[in-house]
Amino acid sequence: MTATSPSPGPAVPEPASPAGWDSEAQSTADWRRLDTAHSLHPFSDHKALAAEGSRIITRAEGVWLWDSDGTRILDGMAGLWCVNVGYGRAELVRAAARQMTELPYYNLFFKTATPPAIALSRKLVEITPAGLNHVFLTNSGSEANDTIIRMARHFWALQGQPERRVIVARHNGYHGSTLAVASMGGMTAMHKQGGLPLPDFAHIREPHQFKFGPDTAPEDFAREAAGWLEEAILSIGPGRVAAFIGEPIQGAGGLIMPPPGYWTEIQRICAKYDVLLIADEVICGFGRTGEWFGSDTYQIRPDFMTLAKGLSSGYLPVAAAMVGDRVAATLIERGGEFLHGFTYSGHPTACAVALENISILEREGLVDRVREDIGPYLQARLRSLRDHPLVGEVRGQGLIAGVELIRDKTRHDFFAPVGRVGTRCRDHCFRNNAVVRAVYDTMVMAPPLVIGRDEIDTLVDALAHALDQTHQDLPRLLD
Ligand code: PXG
Repeated sequence: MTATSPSPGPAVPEPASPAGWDSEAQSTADWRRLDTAHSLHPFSDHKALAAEGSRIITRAEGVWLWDSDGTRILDGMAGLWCVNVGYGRAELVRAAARQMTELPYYNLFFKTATPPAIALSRKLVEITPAGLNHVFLTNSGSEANDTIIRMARHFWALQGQPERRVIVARHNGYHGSTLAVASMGGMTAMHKQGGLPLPDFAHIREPHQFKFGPDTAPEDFAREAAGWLEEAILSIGPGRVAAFIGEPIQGAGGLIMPPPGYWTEIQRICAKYDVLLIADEVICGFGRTGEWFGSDTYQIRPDFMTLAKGLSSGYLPVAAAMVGDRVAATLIERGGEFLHGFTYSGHPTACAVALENISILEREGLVDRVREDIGPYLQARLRSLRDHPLVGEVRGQGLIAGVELIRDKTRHDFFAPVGRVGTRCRDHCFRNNAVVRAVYDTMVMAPPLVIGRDEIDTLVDALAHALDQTHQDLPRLLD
């Protein structure tokens, strides 16, 4: 760093390998051997992974990843839906280095605070919808949702309604992996492991029109799907329901878009039964849908909002539970000590990086770019795949999109077993050097917000090629 550098800060050393970690592994085969020997991966079948070997990602820039063999791969998933400002941002490295030099760690417990945590909380209040004026910082979306569950139940207890404990969520909603939030999520396969769900969580059907109402007018389907919440509230008993949680667009459950009017109706039903509304914005937040938050896109006015991922573009772990005025006032005035928190809640370095990340989104107008330019371009390019024999539906908003594969378009016949065809297509994409995600038989994309038109062309071409390859494989896949 020279004296004339526009952003003064401590010099950032060249990324030399820290002692020890490249001495043992010299090749992809070495990395794979060590990985298989010791590492247990999230959401992975370890036996299958050991047989195949992981792809070792070694560096990244913009929307591109490189693996240990030097192959360049287009990251159509922004990591795990999180690297919104793209890879290789020196500003974020500088922000982290500056903060680590000044104050690498301190916490928010026992009547202390730090400038980055204070500044980030203020910034989040400024950019989220009106009425969310308090923030509880955590390290992950799971922890933020866990925090919200405890706060919502505590709130109702303070209101003299301790029996309001049930949180209603949706099938195939994903809210994280701790015992509580995996119970809250609607992934039945997750529930089967470890004796879940815990009590006081209920699930309604997701508003997946292509699957459950292809012949219904969207507005009618929206009313019907929101009505499933009212039915659940009435069957549980309105006096027992604490909150409803939903992602504005369901991400990990298969890119399920709310039909028009769905959220307005959900909001009305929550108000009618005085049920708190939680918008899980972990995927939709920070520009993904072309607005700052999915709640802006769908005019949701939640009592809580969950933020993570794009909050720091994944550069460091940081997340937040935004708390609405009604709940915050009660907790603050009458709640006493809230017995909850994590060592790293409000970690100053993570907060400094998150602040700089938000500032990049603002400075470069990335959210507007998604709404006005690059989002519509991705959606239009993907719609060109609609005539492919495997493609049942193309859906999305901004830079989040899903292409659902179907066995027979005219008979509206889905693949069985579910997921085999999608996984094959995902594997073909990967071999074509593009990362997309397969959720059941829906191909999902959520690239960094900085992606260019030519890079979108590359992504869509890779998917189109993978669709052809998958189509050729069908006889072998379905036997
Ligand atoms: N809410 C939503 C809506 C999420 O998508 C979480 C909460 C949990 O956040 P943490 O930070 O605890 O992971 C998520 C996370 C996938 C995938 O493969 C999706 C997530 C995480 C990992 C993989 O689609 N979403």
